[in-house]
Amino acid sequence: MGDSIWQSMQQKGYSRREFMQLCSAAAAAAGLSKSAVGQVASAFEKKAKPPVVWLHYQECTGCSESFIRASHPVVADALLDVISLNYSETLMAPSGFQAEKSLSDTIANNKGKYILVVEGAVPTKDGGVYCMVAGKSALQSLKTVAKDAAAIIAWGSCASFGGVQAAKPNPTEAVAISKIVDKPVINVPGCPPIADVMMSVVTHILVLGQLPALDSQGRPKEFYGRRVHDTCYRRPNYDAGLFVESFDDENARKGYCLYKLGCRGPVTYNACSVTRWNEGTSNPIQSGHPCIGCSEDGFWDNEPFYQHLASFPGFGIESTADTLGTAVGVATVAGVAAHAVLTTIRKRSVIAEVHAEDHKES
Ligand code: FSX
Ligand code: SF4
Ligand code: F3S
Repeated sequence: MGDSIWQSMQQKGYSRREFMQLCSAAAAAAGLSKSAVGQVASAFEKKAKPPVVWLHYQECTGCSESFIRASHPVVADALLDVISLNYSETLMAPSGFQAEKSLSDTIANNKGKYILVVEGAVPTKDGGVYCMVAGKSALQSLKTVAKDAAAIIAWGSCASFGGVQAAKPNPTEAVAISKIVDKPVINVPGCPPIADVMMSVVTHILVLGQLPALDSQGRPKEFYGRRVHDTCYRRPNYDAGLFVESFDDENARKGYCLYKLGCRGPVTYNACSVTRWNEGTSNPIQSGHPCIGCSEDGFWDNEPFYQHLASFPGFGIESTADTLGTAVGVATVAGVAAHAVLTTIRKRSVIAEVHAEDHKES
């Protein structure tokens, strides 16, 4: 049994106050109420650092880049310390045989206890030869490491759904890791996923010792339960029929809705509108670019980008926004009004839902 999380933090020079800050952030990230902080602290005083194996397959390493930029100062620093990152091709100091030994030792000494996180898709064509690490194919190593893992997390759209490598014509026959392993996989899609969402998922497992509630695509419901469009700050403009017509036009400067530039927010499930990126600073839409649906299965093939959706499942948008795209006049104004009423009702129920959940947490 290794050092507890608290012991390990003490050795690194963290104060009790910082430890309590971590416990409080961990409780919040795991969706627990403030009254549970004491329980989290007592668990972290006893709980050993969970070993983590972090594998890289076909990807761009943007997921790692995102993860190390999580915004909560204590969680970001301490979490990387409180987990025992036994193997990570990008973040570990050892290389070559030493690194391989670390991987095999972790598996042998922590059967059923380590967390496996995977970045990237797995090529299956020609026996998996298109992604080899230390003489083993991704296909082989994933099966070996997944076998005794306590939890498996797929970081990013590549590991969750295949990502860019699986885009047509998918020359290496790349697949999501859930297609290879026969255990539940927590999919945390996004290209890359949001750092604070990644932190929350790890923290949830750490605190509660169980997987978060997942939707039918294996995504944590807490972060992927709503469309980007549902909480987008440009939504009032959408509801009012105020659209950007082309990049950098007057309407773009006014911050109007990006639907006509091909925004996929109405069909994309992610937390970008709420959690945002870079310490909650912004998201693609806030920087003036339409959402390209980077957290959805097969989004690279969802072209043409920058062309508005012909329709999307929901509430009467089909005729309204499309009509707006091609015509002006009385009929359009009537359409906007009808649509605005519908969407306002829907929006109110979403806002009520958000409030209810916020209330539950506080
Ligand atoms: Fe994929 Fe991760 Fe896109 Fe990159 O490594 S989800 S290509 S941003 O970052 O796997
Ligand atoms: Fe926001 Fe895009 Fe929806 Fe417009 S279409 S409100 S920019 S998510
Ligand atoms: Fe991706 Fe759309 Fe968010 S492109 S980062 S899901 S706004």
